Amino acid sequence: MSALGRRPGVLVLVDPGRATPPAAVATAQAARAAGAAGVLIGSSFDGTRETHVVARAIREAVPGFPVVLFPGSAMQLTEHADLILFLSLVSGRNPQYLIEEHVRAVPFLDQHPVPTLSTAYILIDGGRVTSVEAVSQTRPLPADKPELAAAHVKAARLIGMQAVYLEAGSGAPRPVAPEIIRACRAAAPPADIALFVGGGIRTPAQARAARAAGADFVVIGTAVEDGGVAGSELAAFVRAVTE
Ligand code: 1GP
Repeated sequence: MSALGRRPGVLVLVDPGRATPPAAVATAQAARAAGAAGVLIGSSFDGTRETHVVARAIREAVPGFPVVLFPGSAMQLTEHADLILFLSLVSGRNPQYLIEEHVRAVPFLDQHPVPTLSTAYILIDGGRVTSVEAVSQTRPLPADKPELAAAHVKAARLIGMQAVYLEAGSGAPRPVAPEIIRACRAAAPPADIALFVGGGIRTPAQARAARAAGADFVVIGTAVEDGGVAGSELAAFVRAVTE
């Protein structure tokens, strides 16, 4: 976690399948200027090359700003990252995303020992079918069953995972509800588990609500990507989470 020393914080998601390297660099520069904790780079459906190129461009242009990989598969690994979220899709029951991609990642990690953070990736119904759901062929957990989400978090913690990512899906009409975040936070004390929350967060008020409910890191992608968030507003997201 040393790459993400500053907690709580905002992480700005760059989708290498959609952003050109210059656009990704501009986003990373804006994120740093706004006081974000770092950039997340990843896509649920992406080739291999884009992630590498985008991550390298950001590291060259914005040195020292944390680059965190949020890979959709082992094919998306790159050494141009400070941290890899080693995601296991524990809300699903598809072995490929529970363990198989992880085994496939080992030859890469043997060659490039980028730090990893063992992360329980939990999809929560955000109001529509997301790319992650379609690609992983797994169903999200219901949005109104905090106890079920919390049980997944508790199980992940007992397994020894270090972080939890609650995901409503990129562009979700409904972000993860505060009741779900609160229940998951209660199952995973901040000292043990870093809690990421993302998907459908479009306003500083929503970011503040996620933080107030217990998120350590609030992830914003689409709102920035669509050009809807100017630098000053990005700073408002950061203030909402950090103040
Ligand atoms: C998606 O949680 C992230 O994986 C961010 O979602 O694009 O909706 O901000 P948005």
